Amino acid sequence: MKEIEVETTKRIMQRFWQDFPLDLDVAVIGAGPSGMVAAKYIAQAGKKVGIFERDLSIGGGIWGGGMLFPVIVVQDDVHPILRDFDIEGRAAGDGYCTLNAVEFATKLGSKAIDSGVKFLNGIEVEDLIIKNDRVSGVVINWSAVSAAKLHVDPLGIKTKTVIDATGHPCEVCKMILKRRHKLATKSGGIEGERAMDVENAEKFVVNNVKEVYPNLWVAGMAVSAVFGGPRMGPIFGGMISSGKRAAEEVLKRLPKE
Ligand code: 48H
Repeated sequence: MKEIEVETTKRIMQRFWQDFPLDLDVAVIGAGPSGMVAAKYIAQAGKKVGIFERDLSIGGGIWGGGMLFPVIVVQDDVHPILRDFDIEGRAAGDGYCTLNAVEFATKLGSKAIDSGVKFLNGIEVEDLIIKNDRVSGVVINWSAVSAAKLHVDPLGIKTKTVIDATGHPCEVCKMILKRRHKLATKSGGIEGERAMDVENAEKFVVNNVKEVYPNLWVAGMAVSAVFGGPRMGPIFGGMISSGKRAAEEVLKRLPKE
């Protein structure tokens, strides 16, 4: 007779290993709005996509809405993206609509999963594999390891492309600088976010989705931080449009099968 205690252990290990990707087309770092949208559209095109998320939960800055009120605002022109994720917006008739933050976070995640995205939560990207001046992989560790300040060596995953969707801290781009490489910005470094200015910020995060180092793209709030754009507060149309744009640009560059 099988002992369920041991069977549970075995099944968890086996299933985790079956699903775990060693070789990806695209590694998205950060399961906030921009990362989940980028990941869904790339996976939908048949590519192998994994999202590494340090937290146990997905959603990044969505949950807090504006000042902990779990509601966010988006522009009416992102409705085609909302429809792709089955998200209901409540229109005000002035070009903006409100979304329930919980619905927004959960449906972005569930539709990404339905499109084939693998979520790797509780895992942190702590460094990059860089060969011949190109990113060729990510270096990962359990987030619990850094939280407990343990000295544990990380593991490496191969990927053709990385998208930095880590939000304000633009952590992946900072890893390029830490390893003494330069970014494709004016200064070669991080330009830093500017003060709140919603209309300009929203355009900025979409227009500046770029490959900032060979095989490394930047999406969402990390775009403002890296290229020096303004912030926008709890208006998320730019985040999801930026994620979609990142998907379109990355798909143009990935080798056709
Ligand atoms: C694994 C990591 C790592 C790492 C970070 O902050 P996010 O929600 O990111 P975006 O850019 O999709 O959305 C930004 C938005 O939430 C926001 O903050 C806005 C619109 N602010 C405007 C304003 O004016 O303030 O999500 C990033 C995710 C988080 O879940 C992090 O835990 C995760 O990335 N993350 N995961 N490895 N090294 N670094």
